[in-house]
Amino acid sequence: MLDSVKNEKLRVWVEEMVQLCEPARVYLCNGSEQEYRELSSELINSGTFIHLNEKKRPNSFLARSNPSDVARVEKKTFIASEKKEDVGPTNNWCDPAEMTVKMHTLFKGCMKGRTMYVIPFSMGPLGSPMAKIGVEITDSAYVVCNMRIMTRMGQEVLDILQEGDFVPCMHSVGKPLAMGQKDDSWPCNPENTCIAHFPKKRSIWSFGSGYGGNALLGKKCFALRIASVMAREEKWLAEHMLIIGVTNPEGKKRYIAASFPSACGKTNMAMLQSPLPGWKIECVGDDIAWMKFGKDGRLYAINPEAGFFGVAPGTSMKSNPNAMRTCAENAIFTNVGLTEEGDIWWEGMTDKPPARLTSWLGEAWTPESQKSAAHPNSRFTAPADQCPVIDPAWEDPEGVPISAIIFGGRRSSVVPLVYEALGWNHGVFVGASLSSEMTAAAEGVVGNLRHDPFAMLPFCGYNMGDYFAHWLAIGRSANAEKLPRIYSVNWFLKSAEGKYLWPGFGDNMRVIKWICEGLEGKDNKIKSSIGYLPKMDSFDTSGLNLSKDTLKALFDINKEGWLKESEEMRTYLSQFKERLPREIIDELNSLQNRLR
Ligand code: OXD
Ligand code: MN
Repeated sequence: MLDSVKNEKLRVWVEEMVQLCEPARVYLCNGSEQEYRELSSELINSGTFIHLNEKKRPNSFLARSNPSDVARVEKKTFIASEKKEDVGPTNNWCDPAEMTVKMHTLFKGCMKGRTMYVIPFSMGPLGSPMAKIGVEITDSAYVVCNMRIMTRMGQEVLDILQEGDFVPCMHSVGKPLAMGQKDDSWPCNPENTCIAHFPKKRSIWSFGSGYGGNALLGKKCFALRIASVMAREEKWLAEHMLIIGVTNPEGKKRYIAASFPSACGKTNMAMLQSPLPGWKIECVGDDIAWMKFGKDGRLYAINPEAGFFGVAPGTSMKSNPNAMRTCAENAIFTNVGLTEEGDIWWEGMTDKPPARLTSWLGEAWTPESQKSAAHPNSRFTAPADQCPVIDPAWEDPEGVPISAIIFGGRRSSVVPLVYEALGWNHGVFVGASLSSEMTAAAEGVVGNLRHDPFAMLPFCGYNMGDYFAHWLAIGRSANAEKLPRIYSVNWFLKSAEGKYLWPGFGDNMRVIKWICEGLEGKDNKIKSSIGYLPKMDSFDTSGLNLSKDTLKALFDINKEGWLKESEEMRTYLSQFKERLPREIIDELNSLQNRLR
């Protein structure tokens, strides 16, 4: 089977991994339609996939995970750099030699009784100068099916790879099968789950989990953790950002990248339907942006992915009709409810829940049930080209030129609806200061505030202090006029009574409109102590019926709150010690001086 593989490194690696993992068979994925059909049939037979009603949801499947394998596991995710200082205080470090031994022990014989799938994949449009190739070895057909949606994968990738280099991504669910042993519908090994990244070797080893970012190794492991290391060396940016194209009523198009922590509405913003006449948003990507300077000195971005792995709960025809249309067919759903008609349902999908369904736990469910129908981190996997508002340039091998970068978190107080940074270095400080109330996308206490610099806390493959320095260096290396402007947004402000002050969703278009009008040169902002705020007569709230008090609260600068946070930020930053660039402290001091 591997005779057709020309790449020597690939052949040798696969052979070594076969020796180590002892699979019953090896299968090289070609990425074809027929292969997908065969694998999904196998998954139906093994009980991993439930075939959804063809009339309601053609060519789509539901998977229910083991209840102990439902999200990324940050505590069990490691960066194996030579020195501990190189991963910094925000990552879990492990010694590369020790981790190699641990992984070899875990992987020894771990694929007994299973098929080893070899998946060549490209992050980025096939053949794009910005794309990178990886090969994932996995014993999960569920992973293969998801990777086929999330990446460009199969024979075409091998054709491009030839003798070139690739990132080896090793994955196992960690559940060998004895002769005749019946398989679980979701095999996994939560007690021994371990995900390790080797930045020097540029390789990834993931054991024990079949879920999302732990198992689809092209996404967080490669396109963020390993790519951020590559990007630093090669002077580009690998970021946890959506990319949108915004067209104004005059037909002028701008591209914007925006960074939000997990499950803060990135997919909604990426597919936003404008309520403002003449304004249009198109989607390039909803999760990851790779950005590099073009020949003209501007920053260009590609979406390295080919599909969406979106958070399901809360997605509806009201909140995100384009996402609903994107997953209308050819989709995989994980941990959502199953209706009596054989379709899917999750909290927030419809105003009125179905009278009865089967929950993600496989239990009978009614609206009176104490447990939710879908897991809060349940997901849909759907091809990007099915998105009705996919941008015509989404597969442009050169990427799209970025005019603005937005940082946003889930903050019920302090951070106003929108402000613009005073310049690049201040913008880097704004990114570094990002903090957000926690969501279900990762293990942890939902609602607690945590620092999440650049929304990269769980995804930066090296010391975060060095990462800030890299962003500053990118700014220094560019013509300031050509750099994107940087903004902060917060859709989640709440009143003292706990009610959201801003309608959010489609109305976030008003913030994007203000940003774009500023980019076109409109005099629409005033300088404040924290950055540029909108001039009130230049910010479109028409038809929203916001009270004066609400409007004031949306743009209020609570000096006490800001000073308190900035002092807390100083403590947070001190953990980076000598790796913290001077410019970040300078920005913090300047902010405090402006506030006093
Ligand atoms: C994601 C995440 O799945 O950020 O995109 O957790
Ligand atoms: Mn994400």
